This record gives sequence, C-alpha cells and structure tokens, in this order.
Amino acid sequence: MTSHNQQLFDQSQKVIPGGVNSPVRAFKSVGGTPLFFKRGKGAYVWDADDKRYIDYVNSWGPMIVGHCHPEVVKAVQDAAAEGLGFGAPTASELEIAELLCKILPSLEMVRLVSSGTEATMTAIRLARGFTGRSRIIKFEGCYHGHSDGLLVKAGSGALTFGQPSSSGVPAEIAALTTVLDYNDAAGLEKAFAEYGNEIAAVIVEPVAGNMNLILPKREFLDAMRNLCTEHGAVLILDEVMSGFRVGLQGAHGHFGIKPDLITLGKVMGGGLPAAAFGGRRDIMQCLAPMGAVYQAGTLSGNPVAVAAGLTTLKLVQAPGFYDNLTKLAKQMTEGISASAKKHGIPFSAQSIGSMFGLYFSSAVPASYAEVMASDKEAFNRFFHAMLDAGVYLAPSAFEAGFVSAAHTEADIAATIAAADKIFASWK
Ligand code: KE4
Repeated sequence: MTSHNQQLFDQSQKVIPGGVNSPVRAFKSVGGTPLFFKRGKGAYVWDADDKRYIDYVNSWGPMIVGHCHPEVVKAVQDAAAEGLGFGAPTASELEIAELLCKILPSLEMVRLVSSGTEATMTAIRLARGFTGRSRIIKFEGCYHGHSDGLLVKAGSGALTFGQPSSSGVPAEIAALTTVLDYNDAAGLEKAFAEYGNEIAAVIVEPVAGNMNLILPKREFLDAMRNLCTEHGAVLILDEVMSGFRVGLQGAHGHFGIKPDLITLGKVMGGGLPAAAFGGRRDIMQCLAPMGAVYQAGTLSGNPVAVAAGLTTLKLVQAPGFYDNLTKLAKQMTEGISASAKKHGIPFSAQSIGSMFGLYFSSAVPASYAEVMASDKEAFNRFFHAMLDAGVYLAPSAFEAGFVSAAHTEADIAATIAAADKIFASWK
C-alpha cells in the first residue's frame, strides 16, 4: 500500500514547487520520500502513516522544550483568544524585548521580525547604513537566510568579489560580498589588510550549524572581533540557530566574544514566526523611525508568536536546563562514536550544548573543506536506516542535530542501540 507520505508528496508537487515550502524538507540530499508530519509531542513526532520517530530536527532548532509543551500551548491559546494580531505595539513585545536584553547583555536595543532571513538581511542593511560602506564578509558553509547579498559563494578572486549561489541574484549585488574560509584567521586578516576601510560588516555563525556542526577556533573569533574594531566594521553574530541552543547566552556567551549586532530566531519563537536582531544602541538608533535605515513588518512582534517565544524563553532559564541538554547530547555522540569504532566504521561526532554533529569521517571536521570530504553516501544510508528504526535525523549530511528537554536518557539509549544495530549490519 502506498504510504500516506508518498500520496501527500505526489499531490503537493502539483501545487507547491518541489512539494515543499522549504527546499531542505524535500529529502533531495538524502533521497527518498519526505515525511509529512501530523503531530508532535515531547521528543516525538508522528508521520502521515502514524509512525513515531524520536525527533532530533526539532523543527530545525525551535522545539528546545519539546513539541506541544503544555505551558507553551496554553500561552498561545490564551494569546490567540485575545487577538491574533493588531499591527500595533503590545505589552508582550515590550516584555520579550526586555527579557532578551536581560538574558543577552550585548543587546542594548532589539527589534522583532518574523524570520531569521529578515533579521540578518536587516542587520546587514543597518551595518551599511551605520558605516556608510557596502562590502560585507561572510564565510563559506555558513547560511544566514536567503536575502540576495547572502546567497553568494566564493568568487574567482576569492578575496574580492563573490558570485551568486542562486539564480536571480544579480552579479552586481553578489560582488559586494566577499566569501572567506571559516576558521581561517589569516584569510580574514588578509582581507582586512587589503580593503578593511571598505568593509561594512562581517557576518558569521559563531558556532556553525549549516555545514553540519563546526566549532570556531579561538584565534578565528579573536581575529574577527579585533579586526572589526580596528577597521570600524560591524561584527554581526548570526545566532539564529546557535542562540539559546549552545547555552542560555548562545555561542557568544559561551566563547566570550562581544558582537556589535546579534541576530536571533528559532528558539525565541518557540516554533512560531518570531525572530530578532539587536545590539549596540548607537547602531540600532539608525533604524526607522529614529534613523534613516528603513525596516518594517506587518507581523513583526505578532502577539501569538511572542507568547510562544516568551514562554519558551522562561522555560529555558530553569536551573540545570542546559546542563541536562549538554549531558544528553554528549551521551548520544559518545555512544554512537563508540559503536562505530567497535564496528570499524569511519565516523566521528561532537556536541556543544544541545547541538550535535555526526560525521562519516574519521576525524571531527574543523572547516568547510573537511566536512565536505566526509562520506555523504554513508550518511544517507545511515539516515534512512535510522528512519526505519524510528529515529528522525536532519535529512542532510550538512545540518546540525538538536536534543530537547523532552528527550530522556532512554531515548538516547534507544538511538545509540539503533545506530549500533545498523553499524553491525554494515559489516
Ligand atoms: P529563517 O529565515 O529560515 O527563519 O532563518 C534563516 C537562518 C539564518 N541564520 C541561520 C544561522 C540559520 O540556520 C537559518 C535557517 N536555518 C535553516 C536550517 N539549516 C532553516 C531550515 C530551512 O531552511 O528550511
């Protein structure tokens, strides 16, 4: 009998490009039929065939307290009963803004938007407006949403002009973006030496989660901070994914690096469309209606989304919340690594806070080139075998995974056992 996932996918492809509303959901990277989920509860999701999975995608990060947490659902229901949106200020927007500034001392002012793409797109416009400069620097393998200037890959003159990584992005816009190598402090120093006074901003994932999980080198972060300060460029830390995932104060709190601007999303919306950007008051005051940098949004600060985000941000502040997540993620990566070693499978893994990376390569990768050299086919085979075993990993070898407060040690043990059985069958 045809799976309901297949039936829904066949139908969806007739009216939705690729049958999905975001490309990574189409399973193009791993092959096979994408899952259509019908519900989630705690650490679990159920697909259209009512098959249960232990969920390590967490809606790409937001579901850090688990699916349908009763307090989040109630807050959403209560907010919805008062009004789904006004397009006008509400007290809850003030409350979440003050809470974000309390949790993240680098946030002197913050503005809410509805997606990570809006947050990063606006942070770059703000940096350009504040500095009067046009060039931005990003790093290969980092993803910051789909605004034109960020859909750029390293150009021929790697130190100068980027080239579009998507059709529809004008070459003239891509040329304003320089794409360098993540963790390459020397490359960054060279770029600043060549044209530091033209650089409006450096944007980076301080813990990279879009080329699988790649951790920053200390000298890379320090070089970035010092060079931006020295040359008057704005340092934008894109914590849309790592924020509230690496720890309560994100990657910048964990590594002790002070941003000029931060972008946030995912967890701070609790699964609903809420994101934000913020940072230094002197930069944020350039934003309309105070300043000349324009940005706007019909749904910005939507009260129902804010209710989900506020409740989630309150729950993550519980004593021991992140210690538990760190322990679970570590148990998982160590357990699967031990199994792979026992069965002679070239494999490595690492975690930081609630984020983890699984790599079919003998050593943990520390750069884009190294992660791209991992065995993608082995990952895809593993991914599907884990799906069959009721474990849902990100459908790409180049995405980070997440544990939530709803995962238990029993879930982690079951995940390790599933991996061990798969590795044993590969001999
Ligand atoms: P959104 O526009 O998708 O809300 O956020 C864009 C974004 C910005 N910055 C970082 C560091 C991000 O990870 C993202 C989005 N992450 C992807 C997952 N790799 C979202 C999943 C998708 O594209 O469907």
